[in-house]
Amino acid sequence: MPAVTLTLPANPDLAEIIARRDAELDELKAALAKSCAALEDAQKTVSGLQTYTATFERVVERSYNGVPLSKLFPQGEKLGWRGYVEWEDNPERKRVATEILDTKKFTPIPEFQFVPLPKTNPVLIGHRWKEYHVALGLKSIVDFSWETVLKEKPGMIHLLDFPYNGETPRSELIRSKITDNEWHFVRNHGGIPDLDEDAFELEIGGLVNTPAKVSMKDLKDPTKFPQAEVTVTLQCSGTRRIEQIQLYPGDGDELINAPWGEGAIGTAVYRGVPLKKVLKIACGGILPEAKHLEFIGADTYFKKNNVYNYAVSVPWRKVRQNEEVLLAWEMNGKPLPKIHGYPLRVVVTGYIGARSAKWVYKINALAEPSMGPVQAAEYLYYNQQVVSSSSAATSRSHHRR
Ligand SMILES: Nc1nc2c(c(=O)[nH]1)N[C@H]1C(S)=C(S)[C@@H](COP(=O)(O)O)O[C@H]1N2
Ligand SMILES: [Mo]
Repeated sequence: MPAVTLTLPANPDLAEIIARRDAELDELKAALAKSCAALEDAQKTVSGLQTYTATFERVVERSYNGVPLSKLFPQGEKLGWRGYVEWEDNPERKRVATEILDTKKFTPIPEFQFVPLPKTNPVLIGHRWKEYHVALGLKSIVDFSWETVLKEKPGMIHLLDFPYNGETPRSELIRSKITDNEWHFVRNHGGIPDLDEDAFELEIGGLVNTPAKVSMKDLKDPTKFPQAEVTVTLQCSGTRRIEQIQLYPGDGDELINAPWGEGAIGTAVYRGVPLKKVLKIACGGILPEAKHLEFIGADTYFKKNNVYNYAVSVPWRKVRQNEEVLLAWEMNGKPLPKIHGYPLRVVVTGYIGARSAKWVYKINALAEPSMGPVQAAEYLYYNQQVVSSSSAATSRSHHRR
């Protein structure tokens, strides 16, 4: 075969094209070199972050004195009860928790009282409370709480993301007499427990004739307990705190005081059983020396490095009014939302919201009001006339209800 010689037509632009390609090639090489350097930098950053994470994980201990935190502060003691740690029955557990918290430094609470509030939603971020939970290996509670907020309360004014405090926007507040579950305000002091109704039982003890355990199935059975439906306006004593803060900022309480406007108030129809009936039918009544009923909630409550379950009480003379103190599982015809106390909460008419304990799993009949800090130190009513400190009356000048 004869060799074929291809003769390209003379192209005056060819040299120029080749030169341009060469220049482009040089540019690409330079860009590649740059990318390689950037990649190297990124790899350094990643390995730096890995070291940081490792350090962080060492700082955020998973164990204490060799015992895993999940053993020290277990959430799985009762099957189907998540996000709940029993503190009140475990003084040793409380002591260890305090010991751990005492060794840590936490983010100070924001001094929002002294600066204009951010225009963000959530307005405030509860760094400190999240860190308390993380320090005890309870971060899953923080995560579950926010997931629940996004599911059950997406449109609220999120005053504080954790513990969750959500205010009803004014347009929803005035829409009708009853506020929809989705818009009813929320005031939490801790995380939201995740409890299965089928596994849930209410324990009643203290100064009763017969201590008892009642399942939700029995409690909801109208042939066993007479039901009542009550329309209740709950108001948190913090409502309109933003105005109070402007007059007197306070001197920095331990808990972040959510800057409530007028929306920490809401009305709903609750269905349940009067507590009086439950005490009578399940426990054969209370003993004569019982003067107060204490409610324990499944959430974890922090106060000055001490750990508790939420605890409050109301006097027997209130409970005796029958429908004024209700054990409720239904809100506006729907199952109680998780954020409002599912599967069971107390609803007390005519008292501050704080007495209406959510996620109530234990009731104790007591001779004195609850010693829980919410009852004994935080939500107090003072007489109109606060007498001078020299007066003998001062020591009992406040009353709890
Ligand atoms: N277990 C538990 N119950 C609780 C609280 C809480 O933090 N934990 N907050 C109380 C307070 S201060 C108020 S005002 C009401 C608010 O009820 P809501 O969130 O269903 O509106 O719940 C009360 N019951
Ligand atoms: Mo409250």
